[in-house]
Amino acid sequence: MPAAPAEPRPLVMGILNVTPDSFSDGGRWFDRGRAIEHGLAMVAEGADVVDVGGESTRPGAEPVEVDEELRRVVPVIEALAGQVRLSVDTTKEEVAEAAVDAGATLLNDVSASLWPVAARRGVGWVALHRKGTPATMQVDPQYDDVVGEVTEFLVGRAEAATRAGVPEVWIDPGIGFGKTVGHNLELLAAVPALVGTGYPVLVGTSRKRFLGVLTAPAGSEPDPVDERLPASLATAASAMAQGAGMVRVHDVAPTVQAATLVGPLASAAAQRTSEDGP
Ligand code: HH2
Repeated sequence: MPAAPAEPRPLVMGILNVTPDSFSDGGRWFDRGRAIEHGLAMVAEGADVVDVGGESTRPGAEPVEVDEELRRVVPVIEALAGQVRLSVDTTKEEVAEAAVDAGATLLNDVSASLWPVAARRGVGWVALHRKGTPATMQVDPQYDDVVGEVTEFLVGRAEAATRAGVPEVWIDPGIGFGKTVGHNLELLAAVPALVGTGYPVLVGTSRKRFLGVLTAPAGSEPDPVDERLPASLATAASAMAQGAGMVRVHDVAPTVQAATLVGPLASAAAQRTSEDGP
C-alpha cells in the first residue's frame, strides 16, 4: 500500500551565516567550502529554505561593504542553487540583485525596504520589523503597544509590496530587533494576530539572547548560546502551533521533527473539540 501523503507542515528555514561575527555561529561557516557543506547538510536534514547571509545583524555588529558581502554570499548561493530554495539575508539592493541572479528566490530583508527589488525580479520578500539599527536597537526600546505597532508597520509594508506586484510577501515580527525580553514574549504570544492579517508569518527565535535570559537563574548571566536549543525548539513549536508558516533556525533536524508534529497535534485537538461539542 502506498504511504499516506505526509501532512503539510510549517516550513523550516535553515540559517547559513557566511560571516566572521554572527552572534551564535560567527566564523563557523565563513570559509566558502564549509558554508556550502553546511548548506547541503541542512538540505539533508529537511530544510525547506536555506537563508544565506553575509552581514551580521546582531546588536553592535560592524557594517559590511557591498563588495565584501557579494564575495561572501554569491558563490555560496550559486553552489546551492537547484538543491533547495534559497533566500538571501541582506538589506542591500546590489546584494539582493546579485543573489537573485545567482539563484535566490526569496529576499529576507530585515530593513523591510527592498520590496521594489522583489517586485522587479518577481521573487518573494520577507518584511521584518525592527526598531533602530544594529548599533542602537537594544538601547532601551520602548513601545506603547508593541503588538499593535509591529502589526501596523508590517501590514503597511506588506500592502505596499503587494501593490507593487511582489508575488509572495511574508511578515516577521523581528524577535530581538529592538525588543526587550517582555516585548519578545508579547510578540510570540501574538502570532495569531499576525496570522490574522492574512500574510504568512515567519518567526526567528533561534538561540537568541532572550532565551538565555529566561532560562538562566534570575540575576545571573544568560545561558550560553550553545545551551539554547531546548528553548529555541519550544519557541519555534509555540509559533508554529499558533499558525506561523515558517521558522528560521540554526538547528534544522530537530525543528523539522517539531514541525512534523504540529499538523497531527492540531488535528487531534480539533477532533477532541468536535467530540466534546454541544
Ligand atoms: N534574525 C537574525 C537575522 N535575520 N531574519 C528574519 N527574517 N528573522 C529573524 O528573526 C532574523 C533574521 C539574527 O540571527 P542570526 O542570523 O543567527 O545572527 P546574525 O544576525 O548575528 O548573523
